[in-house]
Amino acid sequence: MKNLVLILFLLIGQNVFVRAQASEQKGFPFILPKERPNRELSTAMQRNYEGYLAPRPSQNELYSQFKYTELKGFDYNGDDGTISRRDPSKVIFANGKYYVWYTYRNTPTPPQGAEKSNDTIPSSDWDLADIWYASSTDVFTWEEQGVAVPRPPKPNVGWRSVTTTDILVWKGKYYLYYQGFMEASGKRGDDCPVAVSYADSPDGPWTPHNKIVIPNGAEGEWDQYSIHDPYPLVYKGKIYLYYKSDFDGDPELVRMQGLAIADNPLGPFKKHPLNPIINSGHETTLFPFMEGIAALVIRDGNEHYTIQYSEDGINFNIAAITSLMPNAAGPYVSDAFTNTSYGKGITWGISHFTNATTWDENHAILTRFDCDLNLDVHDPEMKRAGEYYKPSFYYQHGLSDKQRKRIQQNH
Ligand code: AAL
Repeated sequence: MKNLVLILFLLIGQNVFVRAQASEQKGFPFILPKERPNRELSTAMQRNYEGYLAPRPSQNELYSQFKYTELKGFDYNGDDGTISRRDPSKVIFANGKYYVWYTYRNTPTPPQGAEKSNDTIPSSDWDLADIWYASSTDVFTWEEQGVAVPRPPKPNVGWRSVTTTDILVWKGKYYLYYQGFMEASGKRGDDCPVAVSYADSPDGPWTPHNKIVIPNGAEGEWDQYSIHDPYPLVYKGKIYLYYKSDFDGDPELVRMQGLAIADNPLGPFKKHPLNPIINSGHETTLFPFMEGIAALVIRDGNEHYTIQYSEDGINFNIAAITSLMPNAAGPYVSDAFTNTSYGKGITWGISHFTNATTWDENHAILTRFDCDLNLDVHDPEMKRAGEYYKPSFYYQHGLSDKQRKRIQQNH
């Protein structure tokens, strides 16, 4: 009891002392200290020193703006919605050129929804799709090479659609992981597991493993219906494959990211017991960075449109907040598969814009993005925090008719 009173007394004393110290300290220095100053700090200032790689964005290696450039070499049939290219893989460099793989849909009509879909009419933009690829030497103009992984015959995994692929290079071989649909997406949801094909060269031929390699979770688990956006990296000598799942649905789906780890590209993949390991995001984009893994977290969840970092590939924290982030980005990651112990980061890649024209002609297009999230590159323009948008850009994001009515009725 006596001890308890003593401890309480000391704690109160310490608190009073700290507050007294804080009230006596001089105003915060005019020159922003590069390191955490030895003084009492507000929560926000503590976070500014402890949560970010530098106290200002221009020096934060994980902060960047994103710039976009139209790609040359892809035909979209006059943007009538019958041809779509989306969900690009990471870009790799092999045989003196850059390669990218993506979901390719070429159907007689644009997507018509699950009810109207049939053997040739797609339900969604990624229904009835195959995996195609393109290569480039100048990184702005691409030459489409055609199909890499076609839909396999029924009842193999992916017979309805193979989509949203990503590449792994492991011990001299190439592995494409992708979503294998066995029914039109939208019939029950966007339900599918992950399958894989492998090849000795990025130009193929690709051999389908014809087995599910990342199975959906057990009934009642967060990833019971879908494993989306498989994204493999080599980290700590193993294959770290990140993925998204859609869950809950009350009333909206929740989207979070999980991790499955394997010693062998064909599995078995062991899902991490802490999954989901990123609480937000849509198509996952990750890359080795310093000792850990960095992630571009876009679109969904409390932490959408942030760049995150984890020292161990598992426990992620917000490392930067930015805007206009690339959707479904497939960056060129020079050390994605080298088992690096100090990742360098990324400066460019390919991402997509969905609903490129109107919902009646719904299709996606590939685009190039550039950024400075690389330890060896210092591009001050990319590190600017303020971006200027014209009024037309803001007015494109105007009120819906429903909102306008609600607002006007309340007056
Ligand atoms: C994308 C990705 C997956 C989904 C669908 C096609 O944005 O998350 O690939 O299944 O949408």
